Amino acid sequence: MSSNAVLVTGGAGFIGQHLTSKLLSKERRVVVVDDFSTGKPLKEHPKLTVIEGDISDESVRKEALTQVKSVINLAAIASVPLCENMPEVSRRVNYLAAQSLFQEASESGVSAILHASTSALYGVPKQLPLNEKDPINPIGNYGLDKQKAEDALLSIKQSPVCALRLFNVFGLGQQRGSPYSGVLTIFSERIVQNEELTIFGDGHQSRDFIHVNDVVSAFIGCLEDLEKNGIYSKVSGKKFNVCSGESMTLLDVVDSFSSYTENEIVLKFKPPREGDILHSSGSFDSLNKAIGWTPSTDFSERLQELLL
Ligand code: UD2
Repeated sequence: MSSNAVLVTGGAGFIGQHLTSKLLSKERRVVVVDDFSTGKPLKEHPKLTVIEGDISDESVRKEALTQVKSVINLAAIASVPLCENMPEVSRRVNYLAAQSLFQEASESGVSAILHASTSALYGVPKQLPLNEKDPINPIGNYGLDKQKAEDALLSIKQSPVCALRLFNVFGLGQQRGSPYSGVLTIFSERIVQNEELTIFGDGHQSRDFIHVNDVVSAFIGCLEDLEKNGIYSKVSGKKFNVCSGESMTLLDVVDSFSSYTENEIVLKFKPPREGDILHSSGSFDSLNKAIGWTPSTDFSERLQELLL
């Protein structure tokens, strides 16, 4: 295969689909590995190879790694409640498979290894906005396994590597009808169907929502820098927040949605979810300084799009 191929694990998932089509539009070859447990079929493309399989499977990783120049690891059990209910699956996919992939990719001499890490690593923030020097204190299996995967990646010194800590990612294409989707997808679906919204807690909890297009531009910016500058890249060996730098409460979100719909929005309040943090917001200064990345999507416009 051509020397510009990128392996995207989890390439059929929400972020993976957006990243894969952006890479294809930039004339990159893409090898997707996905077990399609939550992912959707990808549109055929002459530069796209899809390997249906689990990244926990060594032979699947080997087949993929022999074909690519660089690796982006998005494959994960992304749902926090699922990881709580299935700790052994969380450990196998979110930690052990990722660790093996990073090790094997490094040994095979790839030009860049990138990994989707998460703001869940910070746990309950002591101060906001969060920056990468803040203490790590994950709660629950999801955050713990993701921390171990990030540590495994950043312990590799001989290859250009980088971890992106994603905050609350939203946008079109997130799994519909799933209780495990992000709150903006769930709310927009329910508003369109004229169903009431459930708010866990009092609605004053806040999140830093980052659009999937901005997440894609962060991955591609880091990928290109690592491929160009190798271990001398300003992003090599580092972790970065990928966030909007702004935080919104759920009640703010409901307010914004209400200005874009004629449907009446009815709220039902339930007790807070177990393990829910109250507030989260991040600073993206480090990634901005390293490669000039800034989020460029307009939140209101993208919120409106979810209702169409
Ligand atoms: C997000 C990510 C998670 C992890 C974490 C990092 C999603 C789906 N999850 O978890 O993978 O990266 O951030 O900290 O993106 N809520 C309601 N009603 C609903 C659904 C949610 O009130 O119908 C609340 C929920 O209790 C929480 C907030 O909305 O307070 C955001 O929930 P979420 O599931 O979208 O995301 P979060 O921050 O728990």
